[in-house]
Amino acid sequence: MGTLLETIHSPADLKRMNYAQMAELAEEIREFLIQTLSKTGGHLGPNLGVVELTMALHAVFNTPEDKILFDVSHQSYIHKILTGRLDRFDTIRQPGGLNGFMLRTESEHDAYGAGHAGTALSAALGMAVARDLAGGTENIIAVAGDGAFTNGITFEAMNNIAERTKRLIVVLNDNEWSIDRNVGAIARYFHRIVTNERYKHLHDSATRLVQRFGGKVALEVMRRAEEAAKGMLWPSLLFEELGLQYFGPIDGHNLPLLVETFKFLKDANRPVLLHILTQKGRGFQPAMDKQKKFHGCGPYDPETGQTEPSGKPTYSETFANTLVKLASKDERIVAITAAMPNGTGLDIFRAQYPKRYFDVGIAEEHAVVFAAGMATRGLRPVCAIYSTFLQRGFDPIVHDVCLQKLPVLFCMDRAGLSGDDGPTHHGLFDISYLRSIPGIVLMAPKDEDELADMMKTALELPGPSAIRYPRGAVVGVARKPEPETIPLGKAEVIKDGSDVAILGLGTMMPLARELAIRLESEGYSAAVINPRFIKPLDYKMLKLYAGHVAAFVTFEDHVKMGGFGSAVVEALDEMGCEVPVLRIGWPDQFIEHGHIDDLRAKYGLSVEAALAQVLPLLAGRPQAIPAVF
Ligand SMILES: Cc1ncc(C[n+]2csc(CCOP(=O)(O)OP(=O)(O)O)c2C)c(N)n1
Repeated sequence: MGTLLETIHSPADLKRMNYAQMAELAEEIREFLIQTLSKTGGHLGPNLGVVELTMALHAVFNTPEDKILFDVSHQSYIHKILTGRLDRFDTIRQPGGLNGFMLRTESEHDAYGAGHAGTALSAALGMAVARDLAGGTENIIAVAGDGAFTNGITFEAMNNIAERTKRLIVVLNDNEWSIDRNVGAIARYFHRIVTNERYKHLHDSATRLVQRFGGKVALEVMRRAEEAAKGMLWPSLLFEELGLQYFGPIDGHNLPLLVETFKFLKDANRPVLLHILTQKGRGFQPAMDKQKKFHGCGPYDPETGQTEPSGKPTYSETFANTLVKLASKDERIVAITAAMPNGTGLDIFRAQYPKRYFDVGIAEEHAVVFAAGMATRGLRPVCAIYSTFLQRGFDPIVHDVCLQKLPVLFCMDRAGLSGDDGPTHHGLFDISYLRSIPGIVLMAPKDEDELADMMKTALELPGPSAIRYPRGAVVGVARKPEPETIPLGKAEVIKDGSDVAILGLGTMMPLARELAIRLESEGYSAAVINPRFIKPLDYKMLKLYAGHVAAFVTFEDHVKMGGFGSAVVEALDEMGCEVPVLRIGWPDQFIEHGHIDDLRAKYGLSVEAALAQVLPLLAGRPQAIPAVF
């Protein structure tokens, strides 16, 4: 750790520094981030891009009284370092350590928690209005990336800001990247602002004045330049028309300039938007060369940026390769991502079928309605959206897709516990929010071969469907040369048994198998069932087993409430079967970040926990009566 960095215990320590010291501190922070994250992994690129911005914010504003909100908040590491969390920073994203995003429970300096994009402006406006109602004077600053400006909520907020408050600072942190290259008309618009020569000339002069004089004089000059420019400079008009006074673009790595700019923006009596230009990964060549990889990464070599090869293929890759295969036989298949071509694997599809690939930006709600529109015209849209982000699409799934019985397939990557990212990213609610919608078919594969079969099955259905599959490596089973259709609503009996029926949904199948082995070693006969379908559920199979088992056990990587086990309970109840169901899943609370195995053990998603509950139900039961099929 660098010598200046060691002296930082709170923002007050930063405020004491002169510009030369701050410049040195910025370098120390970069080195510290590169070294620390090389061990823990994390959002290296975005944070290296906002070192000067975050320092300038803390040099000018006073948190916790003033409120700084970061959109997504994956770029809040420097904020954490400057607000008293330096000594624990090496625990970031580690079990029991600092969270990788802002958490209101982690520090009084974390004004607002986030992990999903597009919320900073709305939340900041809410705070500004609360301040205005209370007659307060604190400053509210929302920092949002250019990616966040592809999001509807950001624009919904901008539509409201000017008529609701006179004091709000929005910082548009423009690095031209979302996780992949930023897309769409807004990204092009930002690019035109940045590259407009006349505009640049005017701003360069204004900027020099700000740097020389600072404060109110500069504000006035800058304002006049803006006013004079308005007639001929179309680029800033969008924000101006929305009632936000536009400043910029300025160099987001020029610390004195940022500090002086914030000093005068503080006194603005209109909501303002400051457009800054930054470079993702700045100061670490591998991150500047590979923007996507270092947006969020695992451990790496701090010299070369090299990472360990990941070994087994992932579910995302299986999904994408299968889609390429299916698309080669069906021209109607198109693929949609909401700014996650890399994470979902769809960059593989993009390479094969660029015209049938659509990145809509960070706009899940739009992605779903867009897919619905395509489906009305005979296409077979596949929306690849992480389980947690599809929460944004709930209403259009109900209102646009399912109500109209449109054949859209939702492929929900990262379903289940996400691990290091924590509660904002765990995909633990999708069964509950989808299962209740009439007409949807909902599936979960036990391995990658079954994922391919489910995709084929789904794309042959006349209506909506969804498949949930986990983050990370596949099981590694033998693959059939071609995917096959699975009979709708039919579970797979992996192994028959007569005392207990264990239903292991998707990735939980290994636990189901292990529980069966343990029960058998105690002298009981256990059936192992791969449900495959959460909806429609295999009622016939349930009824059959309800006739002779003493209990069902359900395993799911999902909250118990409204989940797969609940579906089984409801089905048995409807059929008048009074067999107890032991549901193993996540409890009714938000789960912290951590290693998946540790968290499963802690919250009882384990064979031991299941055994402890099921054995008492079996006690006294005559041993091993073979089931009749
Ligand atoms: C609703 C939602 N969809 C997708 C994501 C995944 N995601 C995390 S950061 C990010 C890109 C953000 O880009 P930008 O706002 O420009 O910030 P930068 O990382 O470039 O600083 C995306 C798509 C998310 N966090 N939330």
